[in-house]
Amino acid sequence: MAEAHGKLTGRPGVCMVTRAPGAANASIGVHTAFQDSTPMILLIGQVGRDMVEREAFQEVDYRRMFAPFAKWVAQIDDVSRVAEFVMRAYAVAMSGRPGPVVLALPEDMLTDSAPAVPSQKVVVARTGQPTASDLAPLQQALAKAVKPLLLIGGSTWSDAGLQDIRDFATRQQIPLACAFRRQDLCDNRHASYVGEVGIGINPELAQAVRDCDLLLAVGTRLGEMVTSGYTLLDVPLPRQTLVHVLPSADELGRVYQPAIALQSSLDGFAHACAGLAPVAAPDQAGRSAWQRQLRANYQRYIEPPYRDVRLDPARVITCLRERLEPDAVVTNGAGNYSAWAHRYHQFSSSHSQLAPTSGAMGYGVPAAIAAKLHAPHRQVICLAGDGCFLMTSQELATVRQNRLAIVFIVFNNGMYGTIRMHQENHYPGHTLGTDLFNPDFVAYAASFGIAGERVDHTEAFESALTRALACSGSYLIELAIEPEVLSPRATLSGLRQAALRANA
Ligand SMILES: Cc1ncc(C[n+]2csc(CCOP(=O)(O)OP(=O)(O)O)c2C)c(N)n1
Repeated sequence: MAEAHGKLTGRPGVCMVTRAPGAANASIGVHTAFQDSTPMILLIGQVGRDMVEREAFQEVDYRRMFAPFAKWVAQIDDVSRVAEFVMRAYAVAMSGRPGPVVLALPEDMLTDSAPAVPSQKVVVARTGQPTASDLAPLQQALAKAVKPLLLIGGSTWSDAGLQDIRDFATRQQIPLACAFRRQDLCDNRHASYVGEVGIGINPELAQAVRDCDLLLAVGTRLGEMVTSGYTLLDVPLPRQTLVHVLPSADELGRVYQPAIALQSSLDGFAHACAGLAPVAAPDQAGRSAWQRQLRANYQRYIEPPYRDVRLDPARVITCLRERLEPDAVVTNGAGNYSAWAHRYHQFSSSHSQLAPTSGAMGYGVPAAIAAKLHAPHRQVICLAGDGCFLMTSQELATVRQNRLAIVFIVFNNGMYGTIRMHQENHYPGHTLGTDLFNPDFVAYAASFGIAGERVDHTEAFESALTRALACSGSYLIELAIEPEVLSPRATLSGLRQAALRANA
C-alpha cells in the first residue's frame, strides 16, 4: 500500500513494521519501490541499543538486509536527531531516481525524550532542464531520423510534463511508446501512441524498436523487461542512435552507451522539447508512413482474435475497456493473466495503472486499497490471478474495515500459470508444484462481508461487471478460466506439443 501510495502521489507512503518478521514481510514492498523508482519510507522496530549485536530477539542488521535494494538505510540511535533523519528520509526517497528509505528505530530510543527540533514538510523540486545548446545534438539527430521512436517511462512525471512530451511527439511526428507497466503515461487512444514496450510486447513493435534509427528513451531505465531480455538493442553500443534522458546520472550508460546522455528532470526535458520548432525530416513522407504504420500495428494488436473457448480473458478486458470510466484505476500483480490486461486494456489518464515493474505477485490487492483510499471517487479494479490473489487477499479485511468499494476480478485457472508455462516449455509434461488447491473465492469474499459471483462464460461477464460497478461496497468476480487458455498467444496443449516436437 505504501508503495502504491508513492506511485499515486509522488510522495513517500510510510509503512511501519515490527522487527525481523515484519521487515521480511515488508521486503517485497521495498524491492518493488526500488525497481519501480517509487518514493517510500519503511520504519522498522529494532532491539534496544543495550542488546545490539547479541542476536537478540528478532534482531537483524537492516543496513545489510536492505543494502542492495534501498536507497538509504539508517538507524536512529539518538532521539534528538529524529527530525534530521526523517526529513533526510523524505529528501532521499524523492530526489533523483526516487526509491525506498529504511529507518530502524531501537526500542529504547523510542522512549527517550529530547527537546522538539523544528522540522518542515520536505519538498523536492524537480527543476533542471536542458539548455538550447544541450538540445542542439538532439535536434540534429531528429533532423536526420526517418524512423524515430520515443519511449517514455519512469516515475517523476507531472501531468503538465506528460502533456508536453505528447505534444512534442505529435508536432515532430514521433511515434510514442510506453515502457513496461507505464502505459498510463500517455492516453492510449491518442494518435501518437503505439503500444507498450514490455514483457508481452507486440512483435511488430519489438521489430520497430530494432529498426528505428533514433530511440529517444525518456525517464525509463533500459532494463530486462523493456529490452526483451537485452535483445532489442545491442550491448553496449546500440545500432540505433540512442538518446537517453534520466533524472539521475547513475543509470546513464549503465548497459547501453547513448549517443546523447542527458541528466534532466523529465518535466523540464519535455517542456524544453515542446518548445522546439518542428524539424524538417529529410524524408517527411517516410516519417509519416512510419508513424501511421506503428499506430495501425497497435490498433490491430489490441483487437482480440476469435478464440474458441468458454471464457475468453481477452473479451473480459475489452469489456472493461469499453465500460470503465476513463480515470478508473486498474491494478494487478504478476502472472500470465496480467498479459491480457497489458495488451487489451487502454489506459487514458495518468495514475490509472498500478502494476509492479518488479514483477511482485500479490501487488494488486493492496495497491487497489491504496488507490481507493487516495481517490475514493475513482473506480478501482483489481485484477489478480488465483495464485496472486491468495498472496495478499487477507487484506479484504482492510477493505471491509474501511468500507471501500473495489471490484476484484480473480482469474482462477487452478494453477501458477506462468510457471506451468515455463515447465511445459522446457520440460513438456513434467509439472511440479504448480497446481493450486483454491478456496471457493465467492464464499471467501462473502466471509469478509463482500458480495460476489462466479462467471464461467464470456457472455456472462458484462452483466456481472454491471452488478459489480453498481454495488455500494466491494464486489468479487471469480472467472473460471480453463487451464488450456494459458496466455493471449498460447494454449497449454499447443505449447506442450511444440516443446515435445522440438525435443524429439
Ligand atoms: C511474490 C512472488 N512470488 C513468486 C513469483 C514468481 N511467479 C511469477 S508469476 C507466478 C505465477 C502466477 O500465478 P497466478 O497468479 O495464478 O497467475 P497465472 O500465471 O496463472 O495467470 C509466480 C509464482 C513472483 N513473481 N512473485
